[in-house]
Amino acid sequence: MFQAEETRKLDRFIQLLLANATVFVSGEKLAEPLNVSRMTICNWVHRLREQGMVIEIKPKTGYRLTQVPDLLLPQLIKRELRTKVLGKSLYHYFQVGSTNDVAHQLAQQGVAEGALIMAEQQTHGRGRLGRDWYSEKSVGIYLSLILRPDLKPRHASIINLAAAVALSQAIENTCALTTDIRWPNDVLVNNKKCSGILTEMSADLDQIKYMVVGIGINVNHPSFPKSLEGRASSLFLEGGRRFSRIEIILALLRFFEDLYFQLQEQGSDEVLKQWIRRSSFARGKEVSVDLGDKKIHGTTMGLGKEGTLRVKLRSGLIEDVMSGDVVIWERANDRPRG
Ligand code: BT5
Repeated sequence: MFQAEETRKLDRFIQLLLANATVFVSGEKLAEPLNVSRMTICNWVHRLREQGMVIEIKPKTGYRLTQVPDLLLPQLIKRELRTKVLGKSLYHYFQVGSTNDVAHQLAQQGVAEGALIMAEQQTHGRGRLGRDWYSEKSVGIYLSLILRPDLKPRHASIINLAAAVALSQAIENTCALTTDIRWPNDVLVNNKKCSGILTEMSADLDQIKYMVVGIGINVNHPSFPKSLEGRASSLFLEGGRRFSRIEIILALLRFFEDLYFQLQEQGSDEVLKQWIRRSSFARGKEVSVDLGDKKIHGTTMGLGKEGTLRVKLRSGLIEDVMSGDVVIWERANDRPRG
């Protein structure tokens, strides 16, 4: 695994290889601008080759990158980025525990809003409530965004919904697949979960210090572990072809930025409206909601102002759910479906 401080230099190293993609460059020439030894360059080359980069080695001559790899390299993303804030600084790792953990560290060090942290693989990808996120190497998108919104902490859940709307827009736009959103922010294709969002924040009573929006997308996964079969899927499995992870990220950043600006300038109405339009769970769905300490059953009645899910119970009472796991209620079997 590459350490955080090494990543920046490595990034510049890859940039040099990309800039000289057709010629052999000597170890010495590569080492000099990066202020590292030729031995370090040699080690990096071997480790990058292990990660799937095709770099030719010619003894006494140097190194040549022969194939632009299918990696989420900042250099490849920067070329096409059309946003003002989101993704303006990019951090790419081959392997991390969790991109959200890296984002927290960077945010605490004062890194500016919009920083995007991406990894090819996570060893401890996290879901909500300490659950795991299955993060297979180089076929999925594992990213976290640092935001510093001018919002009260009680409005944070709207950012969560905005991320889900942007994700749904990005997948529909780049993959031509129809999506659904399960409250609050699972993006489903053909009723299977293809993406999840983990939003975390650091806040005072009255003000958000920063937020980390962590997004996992199953893009080109050919299969899933037994424990997830039937519930999880990938865009590849549902769409029947492989998709460009970079294109999806670029679209996601564009859609999310639009909603994010709109939210801060005009309030939450548009996000709520779009979420409702894109989710079959918004209204009239019979659901069971696991609230942790209890379960409720009822019919969905739209969203509350702060993004809560309104559920009409059999007693006629309306409950505003702030957090929980929603499943479709199948009356015939009188049991929930995942
Ligand atoms: C989520 O949690 O859906 C949030 C997932 C967020 C993952 C991203 S990846 C980048 C960033 N860094 C992180 O460490 N996390 C974020 P939750 O609603 O609690 O769903 C978790 C549950 O989904 C698990 O308990 C499994 O049942 C299922 N699951 C796990 N991995 C999955 C996958 N790859 N695809 C679909 N379902 C999965």
